[in-house]
Amino acid sequence: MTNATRMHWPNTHFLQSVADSSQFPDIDLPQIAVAGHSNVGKSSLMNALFGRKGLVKTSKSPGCTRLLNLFEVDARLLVVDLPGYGYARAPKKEQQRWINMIEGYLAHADLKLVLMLLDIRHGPKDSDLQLIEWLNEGGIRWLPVATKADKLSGNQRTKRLKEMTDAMGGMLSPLPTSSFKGSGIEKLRATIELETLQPH
Ligand SMILES: Nc1nc2c(ncn2[C@@H]2O[C@H](COP(=O)(O)OP(=O)(O)OP(=O)(O)O)[C@@H](O)[C@H]2O)c(=O)[nH]1
Ligand SMILES: [Mg+2]
Repeated sequence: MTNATRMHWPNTHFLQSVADSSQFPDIDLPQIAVAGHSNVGKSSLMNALFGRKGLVKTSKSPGCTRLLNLFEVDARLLVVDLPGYGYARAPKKEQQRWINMIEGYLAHADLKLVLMLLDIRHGPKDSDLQLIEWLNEGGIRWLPVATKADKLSGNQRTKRLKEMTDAMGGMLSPLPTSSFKGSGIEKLRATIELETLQPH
């Protein structure tokens, strides 16, 4: 079995949480980040990718992830779970701290790829489009991922995916995933392997 068809990433472990990029450990591994609105399903998607329920903390209430949480996969890939942005009910000061932390990290990290998560029912919002523009300007590769695909029927899903693609400029079509049902996860894992672990 090649890396690209591996079923799970069984040797994944939590490395550490950091409050900003200055605390980032000096690790020489390809790195990807999981970004998106608060509550979009970032941490759940990581558990699905890792094939390990509960390794990454998730919650029904938005604002669950408050630090940059680093995970190491098979000693060959670093995956960073980011706090969600756009959580309107968090105190303004706290919101600003999260935004500074996310942008500071994205600006300084040597990222191979950012997974840009969008709720299949709602995204992209203005804040998502802003981040996408910012990634484009910085020449950072990103991949749109539609989360919670289990919430829609097949027809609605196709329609929403087309609308989302158009709203993001028509270049990249989001990969539909469901962390609950496991759909799209294998394909996403294979895409990450191709983008990060094999020489271009
Ligand atoms: N139906 C459905 N619900 C999901 C899915 N993925 C996540 N959820 C739910 O969405 C909520 C938020 O999930 P998280 O993974 O904690 O979201 P997050 O983006 O990490 O949230 P923050 O850390 O607060 O930014 C939880 O109630 C999850 O159970 C999915 O694939 N399908
Ligand atoms: Mg989270």
